[in-house]
Amino acid sequence: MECPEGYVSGEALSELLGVSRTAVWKYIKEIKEDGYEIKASSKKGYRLGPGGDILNSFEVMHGLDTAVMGRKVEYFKEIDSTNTYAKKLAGEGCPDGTIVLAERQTAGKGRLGRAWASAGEKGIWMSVVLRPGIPPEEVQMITLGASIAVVKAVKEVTGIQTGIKWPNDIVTEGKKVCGILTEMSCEQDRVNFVVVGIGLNVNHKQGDFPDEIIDRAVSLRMLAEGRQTGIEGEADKAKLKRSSIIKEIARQLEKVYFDINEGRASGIIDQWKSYSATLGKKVRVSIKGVEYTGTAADITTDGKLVVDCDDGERREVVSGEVMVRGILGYV
Ligand code: BT5
Repeated sequence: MECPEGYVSGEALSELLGVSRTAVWKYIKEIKEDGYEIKASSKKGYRLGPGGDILNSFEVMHGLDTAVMGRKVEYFKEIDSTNTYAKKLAGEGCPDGTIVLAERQTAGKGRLGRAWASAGEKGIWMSVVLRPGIPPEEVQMITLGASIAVVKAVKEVTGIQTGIKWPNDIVTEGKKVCGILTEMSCEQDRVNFVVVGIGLNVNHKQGDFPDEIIDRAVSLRMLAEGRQTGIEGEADKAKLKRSSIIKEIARQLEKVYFDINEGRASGIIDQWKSYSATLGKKVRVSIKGVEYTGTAADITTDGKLVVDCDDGERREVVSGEVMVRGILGYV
């Protein structure tokens, strides 16, 4: 990785690592099995190819310049749910900013007992353990902050602009590309830990989604293909490298996390508003089981959605369902 242009001789590697040439050869064989592309020349040695969308802890941590986010990364080929595992790690005292990643989830979770479709090798299924110094009622701010981090990271790495549907969906053209599930453990006035689960569809083709959501879900690859042909080019493939997107999410999440921890929450609200796909739109909301239609007017400093209902009342929505009227009707 440090010599992208040239070959490194087996001898140099064996000296650098303090192992035999045979051991170097064995390791090279192993990392090839992990998906790395390595050219070997008997005269010149080994050369690492550009490689595909390989995901593992090393790929995420290599070159990551954050202070807390992703200082510890655990990667699984398969797991039930990264959130469930992250909560276990958090309970055992893992460091602030620990990231859990999985190639595939067998029981990926949405909110309110809903399922999250988590196909293998296609998406970013990640959970981050945070230990914010805020009271439990402000934890909603973390969800808002995480949505901002994802929107910014996606834009930065892929150039694709997405928006936020209150409180936790990242959408574009009425389709969902990412969902966020925040879970917490707290005492009356103190948060023990928060787990932010981020599910971001990256390399899916439409047929990779289950039938129930095929019309409502979209991936970054599908968006990129819709906007430009030639996504098969190397440069475009690199933009959809999951490890690069995860690193940028970690960087952006760290910024909003520090803002929240250091009392700069108003900045978060302003940023959230600028990316909102909800504010100013006709919405249908459910408050304590009663449905209202109206216009999404604002968001409060503790993350509630303010709706000017058609009956003339102004109401605040704490959590739950908000359907936004768009090209597909209310979704
Ligand atoms: C969410 O719930 O949007 C939160 C999803 C969080 C998933 C991450 S993945 C890593 C971490 N580990 C976990 O176990 N979970 C987190 P909610 O707002 O309830 O939306 C769920 C609904 O989104 C489902 O009922 C489907 O309609 C739809 N859905 C399911 N899978 C989807 C997907 N891959 N892409 C788009 N929409 C999906």
